[in-house]
Amino acid sequence: MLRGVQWAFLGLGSNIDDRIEHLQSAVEALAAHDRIRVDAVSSLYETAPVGGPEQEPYLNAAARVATLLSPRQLLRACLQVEHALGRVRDVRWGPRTIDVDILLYGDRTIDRRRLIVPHPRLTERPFALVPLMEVAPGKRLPDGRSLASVVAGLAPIEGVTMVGSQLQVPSAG
Ligand code: GSY
Repeated sequence: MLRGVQWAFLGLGSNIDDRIEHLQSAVEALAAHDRIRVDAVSSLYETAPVGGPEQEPYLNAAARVATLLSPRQLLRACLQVEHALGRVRDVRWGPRTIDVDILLYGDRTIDRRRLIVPHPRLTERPFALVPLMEVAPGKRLPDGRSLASVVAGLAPIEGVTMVGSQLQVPSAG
């Protein structure tokens, strides 16, 4: 890898309208950024909503990206993608066209205002962990725990069903 390039892992979710289209558009918008290369995307998982008001099931996925952006710049890029795809933040933990979260950024631990990495609820969210394991096989959290052991600790996992591999990684260039 070139100096300055970092691996990051993003969680993607949608539970409004055409969920696959929103997820694919988010992947394409990320890939269009000149400092982000989308390296892999996971399968799609239909997941029961966690938290917030009663709402429709989500489709969740994860992406592995190589990036020259700092964590804060990457966060800004994720928020821009959400905004471009019509995400409105009205209800906390409410339904959303698209959600793009930084789950992991290299092996870094970051605890800043509005930017906590690993994602603060990652280890309690099968809907984020299960897709993440696909694109981060063998990966450990900065505290040394393997993703696989964290997922095993949440068993039995309910409400997370693989529904296919419809997302495409846009070709580079
Ligand atoms: O933080 C991600 C948005 N979100 C989700 C989600 O993506 N999937 C599921 N199943 N539940 C969720 N609750 C929230 S908030």
